[in-house]
Amino acid sequence: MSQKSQPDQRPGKPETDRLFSRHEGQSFQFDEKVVKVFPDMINRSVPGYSLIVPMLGLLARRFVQADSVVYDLGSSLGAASLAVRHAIKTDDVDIVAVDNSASMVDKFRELLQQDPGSIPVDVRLMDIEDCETVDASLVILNFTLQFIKMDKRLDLLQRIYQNLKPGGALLLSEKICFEDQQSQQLQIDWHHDFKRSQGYSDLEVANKRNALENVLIPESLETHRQRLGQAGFETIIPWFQCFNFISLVAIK
Ligand code: GEK
Repeated sequence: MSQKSQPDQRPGKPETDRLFSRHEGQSFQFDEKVVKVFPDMINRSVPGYSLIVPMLGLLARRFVQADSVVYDLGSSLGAASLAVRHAIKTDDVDIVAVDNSASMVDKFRELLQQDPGSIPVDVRLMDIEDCETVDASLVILNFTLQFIKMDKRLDLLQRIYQNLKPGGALLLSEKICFEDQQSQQLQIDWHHDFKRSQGYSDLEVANKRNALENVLIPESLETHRQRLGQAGFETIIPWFQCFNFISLVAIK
């Protein structure tokens, strides 16, 4: 019997990601085609994503302060924003969700119409680098920093730290790499095993990997720790790891 989980084809469910089943050789872009399959794609590609998202809501509860703003930078379809929206009970909080993909922003605004939450969510089509995170008590970068140019990452984290209220936090999730060659190879192999267990073919795994080359640039946990420290964060706590995917809490 096959061990592969079958794609979910029930009506009303997000479309199944088959974008990389043919070789087209283009770089990865967050366009309309990706938006259509995004929930399926990210769940079958990022081990732990379906656990991380609700946990961001749970973690948010201890950091979000009254009369402050939560920023979800690189919000895609708003999974993290909605998790926080439904998890926190704090008064006078606004959520600002930022993404530079028009297709993502349009779809998230549409999804938001059907969401029963009461906390205001302002979805902004803009580059993270142009977003001043004023009055923030919580900032979320859930698998987004890895898409920011390497030489812009420190500046972004410094600005986030400076705008953050004391006691506030940054929730940072990333794909990472490993300095030790054996660990690096095994973690990549395990991640690809995970993707195959989710129904992706060898060709899809290889095509996606090529498409993300020079688009998604992972760094080691040590590099993240050092940069967060340099940006000013006093406390850095890794709370999740599955293969080469991690999530950290960095506290001011
Ligand atoms: C989730 N956080 O589901 N400015 C704004 N947005 C950007 C930029 C930028 N410079 N670069 C990339 N993005 C989400 C998942 S996905 C991660 C985040 C993934 C946006 C990009 O358009 C995309 O929507 C998102 O960051 C990355 O919790 O697909 O691996």
